[in-house]
Amino acid sequence: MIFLINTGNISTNTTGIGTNATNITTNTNNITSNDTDITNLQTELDATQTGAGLGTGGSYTANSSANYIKTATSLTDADNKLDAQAKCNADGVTANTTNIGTNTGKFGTAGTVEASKAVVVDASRNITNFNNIQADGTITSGNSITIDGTGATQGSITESHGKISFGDETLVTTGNVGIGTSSPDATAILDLSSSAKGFLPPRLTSKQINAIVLPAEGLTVYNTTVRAIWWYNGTEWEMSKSKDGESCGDVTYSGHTYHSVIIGKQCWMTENLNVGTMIDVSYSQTMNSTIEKYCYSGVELICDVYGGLYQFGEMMQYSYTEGAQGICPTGWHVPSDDEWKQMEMALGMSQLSADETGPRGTDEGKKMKSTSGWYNNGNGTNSSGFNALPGGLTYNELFSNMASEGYWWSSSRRLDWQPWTRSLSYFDNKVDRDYANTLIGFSVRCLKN
Ligand SMILES: [Ca+2]
Repeated sequence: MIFLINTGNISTNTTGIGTNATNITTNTNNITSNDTDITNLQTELDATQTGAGLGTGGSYTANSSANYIKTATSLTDADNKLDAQAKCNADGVTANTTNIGTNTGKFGTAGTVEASKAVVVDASRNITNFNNIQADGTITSGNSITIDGTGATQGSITESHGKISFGDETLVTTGNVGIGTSSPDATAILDLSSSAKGFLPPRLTSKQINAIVLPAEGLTVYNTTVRAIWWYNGTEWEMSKSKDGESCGDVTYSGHTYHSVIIGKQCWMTENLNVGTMIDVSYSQTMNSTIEKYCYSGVELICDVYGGLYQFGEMMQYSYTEGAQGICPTGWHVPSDDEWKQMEMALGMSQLSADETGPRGTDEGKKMKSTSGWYNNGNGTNSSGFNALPGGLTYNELFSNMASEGYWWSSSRRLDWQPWTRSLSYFDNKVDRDYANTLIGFSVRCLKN
């Protein structure tokens, strides 16, 4: 009987075992499902939340404030929170991209560009309304930088340690300029203030000054040739006072020291040039690496007093350019026909006379001739300081006219083989303007550039 009872229990238990087996299967499925959810969640964490402060592998310590699933109540809740945040982040990226596009056209107003950042503005862009532009490097602009303002909001460019350079550009201001003062005088467009330094105008030679095309009336420079301030009066260059007869400096050249004199606005050597190696008059002076000279009668000592005699080509060093340096020292040149005229007119000759050919003027030659050494007492007063000597000439292997005539080349030519010349004679106080064969040997006088 007991067995019957037991038999019933066994049947019941058998049924229970079957139920438990089913439950075990169900739980196994749930565990698998949960494993899949955890894997998916981790993948999403890794993919979307790394930047928000959540490390891979489920570590959430990088940024606890951005731990968007901190308060999640279940895996599903955590998943929803992550989805929401991921969308939020994606929207933020889109919005930032739009702002970047907008800001390409302009930077915000009233901001500051950091010194360490480069700001390059091309011709189609503008920077406006900045309080400060600070740069340790370069501000590059294809257009212009305008510092504008009125009243209390005036703008400025400040550089405390270096300099502001504009290359070869023009610096323009419609206001006045102060240097050495922060408050230039209201009546001065340019106010230079110093108790220790001077105003240094551009220093140019006569040649450089005369090369200025269409100078403005009032243009002012310091002329280093005659050592004076010059200004342009609208027609010609003027200087403050006559310096006639004063020296404009000595020049030592090839072993000889030459003196100078100011005549009008020019600086002339007061001696004939004596440079080069004497050759016999039976040889022509040639285009080679040597300056060759003739000395009257083949006597070197005569060259020491009267200077050498040179053929035109040698004297010009075969340049044939009017105003060429020729055999003159650096900073000097062979005077042109016009430059001879300028001296003659400074000594009183009219333009009309100066333009003539042959003996011209009145007593200009007398002012040029030395006070001794001229034949038959045909000396001059040398009031000009030019100190012309009667050095004669050489032609066709002969020397002639020593003590009675002096001849000088110009660097200008009437025709190809007819350079303009000047000559002075013992019997005349005029200055002869003529032209001569280039193979004749004449004296050379240099004019300072
Ligand atoms: Ca030569």
